[in-house]
Amino acid sequence: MNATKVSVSPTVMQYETLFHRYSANPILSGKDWPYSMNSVFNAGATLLPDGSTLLLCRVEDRRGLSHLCVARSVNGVDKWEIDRQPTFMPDPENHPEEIWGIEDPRITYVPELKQYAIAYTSYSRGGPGVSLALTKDFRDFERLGVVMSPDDKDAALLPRRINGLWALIHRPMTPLGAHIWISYSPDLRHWGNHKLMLEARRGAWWDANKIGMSPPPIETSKGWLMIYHGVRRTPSSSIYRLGLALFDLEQPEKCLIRGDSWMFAPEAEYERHGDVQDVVFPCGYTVAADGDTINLYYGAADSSIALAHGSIRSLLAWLDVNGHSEHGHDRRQRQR
Ligand code: BMA
Repeated sequence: MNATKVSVSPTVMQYETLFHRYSANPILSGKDWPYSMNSVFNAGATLLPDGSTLLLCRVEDRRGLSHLCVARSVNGVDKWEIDRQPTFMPDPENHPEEIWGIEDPRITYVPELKQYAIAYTSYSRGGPGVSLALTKDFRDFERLGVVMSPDDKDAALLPRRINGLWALIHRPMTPLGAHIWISYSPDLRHWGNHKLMLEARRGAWWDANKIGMSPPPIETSKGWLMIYHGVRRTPSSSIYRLGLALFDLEQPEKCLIRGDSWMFAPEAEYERHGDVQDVVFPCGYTVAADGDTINLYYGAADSSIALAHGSIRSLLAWLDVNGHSEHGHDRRQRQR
C-alpha cells in the first residue's frame, strides 16, 4: 500500500458503523450489585459449555481498590445472576503485588489445559503488572503470580501454543513508549523472546500517546484480529477509542494490516460521562453460534458495562479497505 492513501480528504471518506450499541445499554452498573461498591466496568467475557455467558467484572470499592466478580446470563444480554460476594479478591498477604487491587481481566479458554486462563492487572506498590490465574469453574482459582513486572498491563494469553510456546500479549511501558508486545514461554511461568507487535502512532493520530490490546485477539482464517484501544491526550483529558489490526496466525508479532481510523469511540452519554470521561474499554467478547456475530462487552467511562454487536466478516472487510500494511518505509512515511 502506498503513503498517499492516508492523505485522501476525510470529506470523501464514508465512515461505517462496525459495532452497534445494544439499545438498553448499559447492561450492568453499580445499582445491579448485590453488595456495596463504587462502580463496575471492564469485564472479561467467555461462553460457558452450556452456552450461557460469563462476565468477570472489575468491581471498584469505595477505597478505590478493585476485585473481580462473576455475572452470568443465559442470553448474554440481561437477567444477570451476580455472585453474592466478590468472586476473586486480591490476596496481598500471599501476593504483595495485589496490594492495590486487581483489575481488567482478559479470559482465554485453553483447550490443552482444559482451563480458562485469566490475565489481569495486579496493582503493586511498584505500579501495575500482569498476573495469570487458571480456573476450571470461576470458583476456584490457581494463581501463577506475576508474569510481567510493572509497569505493564492489557494482557491476554493466546489459546494455543505457537511453535511449541505459549504466547502472551501485553503492554509494557518502556522508554520507547506504550506499545503492544508479545512474549513467549514454555511453561506459562518463565517468559522471554519479547517482540514488539504494534506501536502507538505519534503526533495528531487518534492512537498517538498510548495503545493497548483490548479483548483477547480473535482467531480468524486470515489471522489474529485484534481490537485495540488508542489513547489521545487532549488539554482537558484522554480519549479512549478502538481500532483494528490483523496479525499473522503462526507469527503473531507480524502485523499484516492496521486500520487507519478508529472504528468505535465514546459517543453515548454513559461512555462520555462517569468516573473517567470518554472511555470505551472492552476486555472481552463472545462469538454467537453463527460463528460471525461478535458481542463486545466494554467498560463505559469506568462506571458501567455496555454491549455492542458486530460481525467478524465486516471487521475484516473494513480492514482491507481502511488499513495499511505495517511495514518499514510506508509506516515511517505515514507517521512522520
Ligand atoms: C486504563 C486502564 C483501564 C481504565 C482506563 C481509563 O489505563 O487503567 O482500567 O478503564 O485507563 O481510566
